[in-house]
Amino acid sequence: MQAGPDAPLGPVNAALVPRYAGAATYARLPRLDEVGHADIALLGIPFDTGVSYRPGARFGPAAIREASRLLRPYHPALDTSPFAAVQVADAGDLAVNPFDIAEALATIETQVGELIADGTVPVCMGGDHTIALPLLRAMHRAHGPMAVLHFDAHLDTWDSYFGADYTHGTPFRRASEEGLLDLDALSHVGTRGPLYAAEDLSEDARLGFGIVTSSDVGRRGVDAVAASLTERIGDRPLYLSIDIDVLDPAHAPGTGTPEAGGLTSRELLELLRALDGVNLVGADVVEVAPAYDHADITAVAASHVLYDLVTLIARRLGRAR
Ligand SMILES: [Mn+2]
Repeated sequence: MQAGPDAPLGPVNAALVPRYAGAATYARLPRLDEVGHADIALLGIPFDTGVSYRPGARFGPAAIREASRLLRPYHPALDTSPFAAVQVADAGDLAVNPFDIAEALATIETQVGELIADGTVPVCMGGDHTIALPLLRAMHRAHGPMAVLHFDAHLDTWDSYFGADYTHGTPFRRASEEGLLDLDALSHVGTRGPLYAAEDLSEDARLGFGIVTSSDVGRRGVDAVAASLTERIGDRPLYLSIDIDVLDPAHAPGTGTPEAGGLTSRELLELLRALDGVNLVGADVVEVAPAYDHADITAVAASHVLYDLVTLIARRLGRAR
């Protein structure tokens, strides 16, 4: 972890300390309290009280950090060393109330809002998808209505479950209703599988979302899909919310509501790289539930998805300087 007076403090050097040694931070980066300020912070949000099916995403951040030990500092596909370009740090986990969803959402909004106010771009590790709503509230306060690309097997624009309005199946309906979103620049990517009724889709369109299904990605190809998405987004402030169940269960078995017919991890990583140049101001990767994982398949995928998100943001910040 050597750095010059002005150079960012980087990951632990794997030639000096084995990758499997020591307490885990994301990609063996320094903790935020070791560097004082970060341009980009990885933040764990271990909260899964909003799930409708298999619980366990509260253990996602710890699993992702462990799986991220093998990441290396240079991204060849984008010719970028993200941890040398800007200061990236692991901000640890938020202490979120597991028994009170309203309090949990308020905690997340406030604490992520403080990070953003410090000039830090948050990249969050869930946790279930409920956390996207307070994250979007905090993003909206800083940036105004947000363009959103929502990678997911599901729409997550349902209205309520058992009378509960704040769940992992409802964050994007609430966000649209609350005026947090730029209705000209919203898309789900990778959706598939059975719905409750055809009205799910008409309601979703009314809320402002376009849809690129997982079959669309397969048929049209990654580059064509990315081109149409980036054209629609332009230079709007963009939030990327990635439910790991956008991946096929073969690529991400460790998640709460798996659906057959999803993206490969390669397709998702290539889609992200093809978004290079967008004005990405925040992101999350959610719904990693390690109890259902095998051989860390899901956690490894999530750690690489986060690496590409960090790289996209580092490149944007580098261009801005
Ligand atoms: Mn979701």
